[in-house]
Amino acid sequence: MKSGFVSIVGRPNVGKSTLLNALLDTKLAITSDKAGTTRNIIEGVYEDEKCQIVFVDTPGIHKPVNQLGNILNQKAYTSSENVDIILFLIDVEKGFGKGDSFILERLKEERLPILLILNKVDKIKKEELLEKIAEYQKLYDFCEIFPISALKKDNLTKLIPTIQKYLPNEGKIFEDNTFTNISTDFYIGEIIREKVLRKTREEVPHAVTCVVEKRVEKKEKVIIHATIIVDRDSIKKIIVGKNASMLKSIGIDARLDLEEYFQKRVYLDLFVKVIENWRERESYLKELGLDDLEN
Ligand SMILES: Nc1nc2c(ncn2[C@@H]2O[C@H](COP(=O)(O)OP(=O)(O)OP(=O)(O)O)[C@@H](O)[C@H]2O)c(=O)[nH]1
Ligand SMILES: [Mg+2]
Repeated sequence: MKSGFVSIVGRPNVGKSTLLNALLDTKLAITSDKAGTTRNIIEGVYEDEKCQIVFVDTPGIHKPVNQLGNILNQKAYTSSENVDIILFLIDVEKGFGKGDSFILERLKEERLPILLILNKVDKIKKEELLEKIAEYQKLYDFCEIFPISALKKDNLTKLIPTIQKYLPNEGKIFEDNTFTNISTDFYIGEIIREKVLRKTREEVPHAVTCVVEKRVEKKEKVIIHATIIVDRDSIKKIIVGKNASMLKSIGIDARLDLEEYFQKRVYLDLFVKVIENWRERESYLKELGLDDLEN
């Protein structure tokens, strides 16, 4: 059996987390149409009779405007240092832009096999795709240029055997049933954050953090108390909405996903808390035994 680590890297919003979920056939990482959705390194293990692959989803690499941006970029680069293959994703409809060139220059330094993945092929015409492939072949000696649609699961069955050709190890990395590096509480927080991102507009910053304060699992139900932490009262107002309508709607959508995950009834109590000061927020999280940007 072949095995190895494969990182999924690229600009924000190109579909990295959608690809991770599609390859693993489960919802592990949250996705949204807002750039900067993923903030942590999320690993998921794929396995079939022939291979075991640890896929590593990373935050989108972008021109940072604040410290959070710097941290996210750094995480994405670091998690591409200790892998065997890099899947470099671009949004084929948008084309290979300046940001992509910038990332490519940095990835080249790793001297690892780079597969250029052209995602969102469902958005362009076939002739256009062929032209683009010819154009991108000139950019770098990619070991493959591979068109897919992560959303429509187009061409994904061929992607695994393609990756497999470049896997270095013989034997499994994990002998036990390890599937991911993320904890249940982290996952719950992410599902809530996804609903916040999906339901609110751009004015709600990505610095929204969702944490589980308490989780009680019973035989036929799960009781969860979670807090959405924001840095301004105006953002709290948006998230709560008129007569708490937005918060309710976030709660309903999150609960449905969580019921699917736990396969039992979920009681979800959501609170919104304003913590303006970044340090105060960090110590609040630490008290809960959490570090927002740890992994
Ligand atoms: N049409 C189309 N949309 C896609 C495809 N793959 C992803 N998307 C959409 O693109 C948006 C971004 O997807 P994500 O998977 O969150 O992107 P990401 O690269 O993980 O983004 P960050 O975490 O912000 O770096 C979502 O709205 C997806 O539904 C695709 O193949 N076709
Ligand atoms: Mg993502």
